[in-house]
Amino acid sequence: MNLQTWISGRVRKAPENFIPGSGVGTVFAEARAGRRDFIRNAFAAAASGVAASAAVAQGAAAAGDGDPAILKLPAHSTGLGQPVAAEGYGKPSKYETNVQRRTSPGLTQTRQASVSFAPLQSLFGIVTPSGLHFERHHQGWWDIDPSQHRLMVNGMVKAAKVFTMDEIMRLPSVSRFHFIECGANTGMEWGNVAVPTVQYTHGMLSCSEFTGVPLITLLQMAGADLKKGRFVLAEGADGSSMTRTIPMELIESGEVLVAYGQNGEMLRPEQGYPLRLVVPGVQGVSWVKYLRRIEVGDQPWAAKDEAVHYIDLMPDGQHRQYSSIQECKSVVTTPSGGQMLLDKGFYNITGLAWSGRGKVQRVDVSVDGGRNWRTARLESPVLSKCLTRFNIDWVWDGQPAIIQSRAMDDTGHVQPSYQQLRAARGSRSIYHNNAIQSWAVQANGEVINVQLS
Ligand SMILES: Nc1nc2c(c(=O)[nH]1)N[C@H]1C(S)=C(S)[C@@H](COP(=O)(O)O)O[C@H]1N2
Ligand SMILES: [Mo]
Repeated sequence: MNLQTWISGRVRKAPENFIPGSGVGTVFAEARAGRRDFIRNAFAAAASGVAASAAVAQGAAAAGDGDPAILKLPAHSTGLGQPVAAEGYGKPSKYETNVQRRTSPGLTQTRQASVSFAPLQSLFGIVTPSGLHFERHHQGWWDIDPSQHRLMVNGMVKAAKVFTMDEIMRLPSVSRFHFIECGANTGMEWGNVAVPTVQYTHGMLSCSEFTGVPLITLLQMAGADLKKGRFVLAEGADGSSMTRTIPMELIESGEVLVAYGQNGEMLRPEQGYPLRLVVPGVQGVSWVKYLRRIEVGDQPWAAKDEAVHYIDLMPDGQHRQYSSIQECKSVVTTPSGGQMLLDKGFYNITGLAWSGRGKVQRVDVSVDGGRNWRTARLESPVLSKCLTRFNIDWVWDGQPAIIQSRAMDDTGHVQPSYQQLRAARGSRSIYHNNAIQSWAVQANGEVINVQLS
């Protein structure tokens, strides 16, 4: 990936994001359907302290007063519904088809070496539905026959071992919620504002419940020399020759998993079916998909994806290597770029926070470009190396506003401003941009991506 393609101006406009989805988009949809007053009433009531759902119910009752149409029951209340879909795999409602992964036009030359972004603006809670998980493939994805798939453990071990999927799935398993973030997430924004929506600025981020076997179990079974063998090489079975060095400390902690499960079912092919490495807190590239080999060694391998790619250009012109942890970061997902506030009044500002070093401790939110901050509510669960959902009330006065969030993790790391980040890292880097994101709400309600100087 070169910086020029990342900051390509061609991705600035994303008209599809203006089509109503969830959150603020829904309000926009109602407005277009000519129901402004209904929404106004509901939001005015919510702002005056009534719970939002109750307010909406009140608004509906008020709108129905004296309206004969309200007495006519809709077909779904009088007729017979659809039969059970017992044979099939469930799908979202036809009214939710706008909630999709998206690619960024002009970002990559082929769709095999490319990325699709998760629609963060449309998601609730912390789990990414598997069909909306972002994708990053260096050489396309595969749907590999699990009965043919093998995992070899070799190198500094007593006896090299080859595992079938059946053998792996018989072992004691664990299930854990973790985020995965591509190191290049938000990479387009290093130099200047480049893309319009949170889907494109932060959408190389997803969070799942992963199920699998701790890698340390497999290493112990092969009799790994944990004294001298302080590094592991993980290798994928696709054509990208994806190989990454993982330090043994991470593996010994029991956190690194050889995973086959994602959100209660087998991994999706795009996510590395039937086996992928889960390396909590570490950038996505180390989460090797289609995992076929684990080699124990006594030094880092400096593989192509560690020596040429995934290095950080520093202000003095030198490159930094093996910077793998995803530092503390957060982003407001609603209101966010491309969304539209219908009217002044109550809004729930919501977003996601995460840290590759542990738990999110606190998230502060500003609506005036960082002059004043209020502490947001962290919704449970707050888990280590996992997305955390935050919410905070806001009554918009109809004036231009700049919304920001600033996270702090339990090691005390505070998310930096762009000024602070650029002072340390320069502005020509690609990876590990964890700067504070700013969304400007304009007087007409339109929300746009901005950077404060
Ligand atoms: N075998 C293999 N593993 C891989 C990759 C790949 O191209 N091939 N891409 C890596 C990168 S750069 C990222 S960010 C994550 C993306 O995982 P996802 O596609 O499940 O979101 O997978 C990593 N593991
Ligand atoms: Mo990545």
